[in-house]
Amino acid sequence: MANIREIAEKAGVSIATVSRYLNGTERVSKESGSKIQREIDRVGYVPNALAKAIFTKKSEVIALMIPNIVNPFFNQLATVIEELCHEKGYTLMLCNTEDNKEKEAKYIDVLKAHRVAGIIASRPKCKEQYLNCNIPVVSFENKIGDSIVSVSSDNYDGGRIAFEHLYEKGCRKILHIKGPDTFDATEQRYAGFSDAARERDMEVDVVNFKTDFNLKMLSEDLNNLDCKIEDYDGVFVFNDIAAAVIIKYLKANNVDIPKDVKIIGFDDSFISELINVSLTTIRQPIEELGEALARILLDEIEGKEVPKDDIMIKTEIIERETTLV
Ligand code: XLF
Repeated sequence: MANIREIAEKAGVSIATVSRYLNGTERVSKESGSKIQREIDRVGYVPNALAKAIFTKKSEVIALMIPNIVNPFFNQLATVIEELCHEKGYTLMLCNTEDNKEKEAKYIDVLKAHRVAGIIASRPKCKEQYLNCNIPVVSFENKIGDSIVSVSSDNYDGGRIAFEHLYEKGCRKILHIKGPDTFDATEQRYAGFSDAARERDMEVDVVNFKTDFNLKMLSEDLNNLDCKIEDYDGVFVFNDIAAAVIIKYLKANNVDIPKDVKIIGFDDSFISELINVSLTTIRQPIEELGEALARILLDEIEGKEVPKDDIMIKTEIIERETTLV
């Protein structure tokens, strides 16, 4: 592939002029510019983006860390963020951390080496590394530290709404299938749900899932539960994908949903509408979350004023067949 020296020779200008033209840092005369561009087009020269990012201390790449690419909620969130970054001239690099601290740490090192312009860290685990990476960062859900703004849904309130809905539907033997302890968001959902139950003088049973994405692991979690889901009349599951696994299980055991057991998920990702029986769920405002994450990061990259306080966006219930009687 042609290099910058050959372009300079063919265009009859110096290497420094080509370099200035490519980096757009200083003025290059119109005449030299068109000669250089003609040569670039002729040989199909592709500039080295990394070298440019190092030289100009500016990059057009934003990294999105997501905990898993199979969960539809994160597909949808990534789509919103990608569109906004694209509109502003940035390319999105997707890093699938699988909630694995080592994998996430490795990604942060690679992103630093590639001088990315900023990072959106979803459900981050490597807090120290983000705090010390010298790259603008915004987090989704898990809080990293005071200097990094975090964006999330109002998970606590969402948990409260879920309880009230089951209660109003007449459920009195209620189970909450809670997310892994390391997820700040699902801990908040659990807190809201239990507080609302306590205020109604009701006890709810709580069991723990260890994951939210790998279907095999979700099924293992289900088989290891020390309770029978069909013994309850209302179940609040920490997210839609886990709720879909529960629905599949109950249907396989000939349980009538919603007559015998009512179910609520969390997210309102596209599967909640598609599955049979369609799922009542607490809607996370995916568009607004994605927009807030992208806007705050882009503003910070561009040196604009950004909010100091964390952003929390309201949730609402979307009623579908799993509680509709
Ligand atoms: O981290 C939480 C758990 O799962 C996230 O918001 C989700 O609800 C996405 O499915």
